[in-house]
Amino acid sequence: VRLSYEYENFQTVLDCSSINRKGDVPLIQVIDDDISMVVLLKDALEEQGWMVLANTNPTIAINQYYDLHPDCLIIDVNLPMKNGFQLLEEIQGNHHKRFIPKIMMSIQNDRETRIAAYKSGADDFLSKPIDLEEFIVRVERHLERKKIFDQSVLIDELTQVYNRRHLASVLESSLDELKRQGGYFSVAIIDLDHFKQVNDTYGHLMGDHVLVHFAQFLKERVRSTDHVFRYGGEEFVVLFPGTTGEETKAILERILAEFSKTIISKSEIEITATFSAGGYMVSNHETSANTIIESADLALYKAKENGRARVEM
Ligand code: GH3
Ligand code: MG
Ligand code: MG
Ligand code: MG
Repeated sequence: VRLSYEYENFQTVLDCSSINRKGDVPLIQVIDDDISMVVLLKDALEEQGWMVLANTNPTIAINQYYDLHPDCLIIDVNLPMKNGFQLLEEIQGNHHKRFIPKIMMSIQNDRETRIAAYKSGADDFLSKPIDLEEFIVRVERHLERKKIFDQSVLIDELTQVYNRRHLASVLESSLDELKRQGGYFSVAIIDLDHFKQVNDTYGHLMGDHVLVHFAQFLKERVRSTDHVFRYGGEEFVVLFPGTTGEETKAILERILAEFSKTIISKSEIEITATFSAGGYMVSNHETSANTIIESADLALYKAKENGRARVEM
């Protein structure tokens, strides 16, 4: 009864690209020429709160794959026009740098089919008829791995704050937001003072420890809506949304005062450190990401020139 009900609606639902991705709700693309199969899987996946892009046509499917960037692919081996292996190879060839878990499914469960599936880039294989409970658990595991991968690409390994690559995209989206809604934000570059001496005197492990400690210290002292990045070796960038230059200076000076008094210790060694910071307020969406960084860097240079352990805008 349920299937026939779905059948009446499927034409508006299948091969339809008008999907609006919501926040971080995973999008799963199901490609199978068997309509009842697509409807069954779509239903089961949506029941988990996930979004589903359902395709019966492999040509439309591949276009939508590029448009909508699904988080997981589920592909039937036997498809019209091109088979699932060809489809996967085509996707792999073009998008090999992105990690998207791919599950192949087939009515054939022989060794050759399974090997061919893995060889063409599948991460998992399910034989039909599909056990829905197992199917959901496996998709869930793949989505978890995908999420961890996606996050790790943005995170600096040593300090666990965002990395420089992510800074570029956050700056771009902050400028987009200014364009749409106006407003302002501030960016600061923070550079530890005489950090080379820490390494030279106490070794690189102590240096690393100071970096980890400082990154955590900084993160705990800015708002949860602010973004902390490791920009380079001993340089960090903070983006403060909706914050004026004056406010940014006050925040950084408060953090500097506290940090200067903090004793950083590791196996018998105890040291203190300071930083210099340069800030820049952005209220014009036509400013480029490069100009923002250059301006903050210029202010940082001033802070170093003027004696270090200080903040300039
Ligand atoms: P200034 O006050 O002018 O900024 O002096 P500085 O010594 O901090 O600046 P300089 O650029 O001369 O030296 C930065 C040092 O940071 C040199 C480099 O070896 C060290 N460094 C960069 N990345 C890391 C890292 O990941 N771990 C450790 N331990 N040291 C690092
Ligand atoms: Mg088929
Ligand atoms: Mg430096
Ligand atoms: Mg330095």
